[in-house]
Amino acid sequence: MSRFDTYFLMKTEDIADYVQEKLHFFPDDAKLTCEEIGDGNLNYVFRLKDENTGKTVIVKHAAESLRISEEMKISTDRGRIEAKILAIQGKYAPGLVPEVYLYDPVMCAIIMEDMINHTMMRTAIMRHETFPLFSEHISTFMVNTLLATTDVAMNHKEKKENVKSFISPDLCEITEDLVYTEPYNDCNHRNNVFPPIADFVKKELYEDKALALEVAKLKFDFMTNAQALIHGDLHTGSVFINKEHTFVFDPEFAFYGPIGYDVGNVIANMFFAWCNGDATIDDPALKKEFCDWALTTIEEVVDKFIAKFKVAFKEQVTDYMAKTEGFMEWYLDTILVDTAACAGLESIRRIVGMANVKDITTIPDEQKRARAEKIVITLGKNYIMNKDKFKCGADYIKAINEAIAKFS
Ligand code: SR1
Ligand code: MG
Repeated sequence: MSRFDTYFLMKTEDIADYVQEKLHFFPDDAKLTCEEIGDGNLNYVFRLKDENTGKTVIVKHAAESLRISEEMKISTDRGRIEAKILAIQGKYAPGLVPEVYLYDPVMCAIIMEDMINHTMMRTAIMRHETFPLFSEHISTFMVNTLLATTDVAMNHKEKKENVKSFISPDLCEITEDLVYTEPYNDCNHRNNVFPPIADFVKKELYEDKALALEVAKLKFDFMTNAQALIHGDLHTGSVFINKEHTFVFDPEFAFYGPIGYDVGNVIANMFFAWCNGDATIDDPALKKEFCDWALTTIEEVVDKFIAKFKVAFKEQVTDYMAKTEGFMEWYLDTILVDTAACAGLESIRRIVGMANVKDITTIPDEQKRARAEKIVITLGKNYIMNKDKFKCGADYIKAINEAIAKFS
């Protein structure tokens, strides 16, 4: 009998015993210390360290309710999905995800590689560090993990088994509510709207019927388009990074959904980085360097995704009909339409929804924050309403510059 045979919410002081019992990861004479380092909305993340050797390991532990809200209960099965998906993503994008050492369905915990010498990308971005290789790495990650899990490339029966295995009702419901519903009506009365832009939000979001209709259509596409095994939450808090290397982690929202959801999330979150740099960096040269990098990254992510996708499609296509001339162009075009729409949805929901982003909420000057939020909402609406007009990186830069110009 072990005290880890029945689920309980582990605390910092439980982690050393837990890891040693499950894996015997450290020698018996290890001097183990533990800290809780998670800053997400859902889970607890512990780093366990042997002070004698410096060796570390990570334990990600799922609670039965969310960190962000005690009232929101979600299935602890998300850890199983996450562990399996990290293994799949590691197969298709080797070296770009951390290694899982153990998944424990009882304690709902994953023991995994510590991404040492890497920083959470949102944290680094808020220190205005730049990562010129990010667009290269993230475009490879997305093309490799997404295309390989579609019907284009996979055996259709195996793919259907995957759809079944990775069905994730609780996590999908969060996205359906927080991304695809509440930002347009506040129907659950839990939106976080920055008071100085309340009137703007009412007019531009809650009262815009044409926008609501487009979002409604997109919601039903998200719920029914089992296109690929998507990460499902590919924001800069799901990336650990340094100048040379990128790790993508935290795929607990993964399920079979539209590819554009992942690509759009990256685009939107890189623009939050631009907003933070624009509003908070005083030195003009530093501001230019950081903000230019954020925009260049958006442009490169789109263009590199397209270029790599075309090459990978030709190499990986197995379905007879998907080899038909013109199919690849049509298929990619549908992904690009979804990408623009999802960039818009992520932009808007992070400004007015329940889960905001620190890039924006930490802008200390009220007027600058209000301006940034209005730019993002305006841009997000443009992405959604004109989603079929975003065919390359330059189209995004043009739309961004237009939105900025409206509030100059
Ligand atoms: C209630 S969870 C809020 C958000 O945090 C996660 O990272 C997802 O983005 C989710 O929408
Ligand atoms: Mg997360």
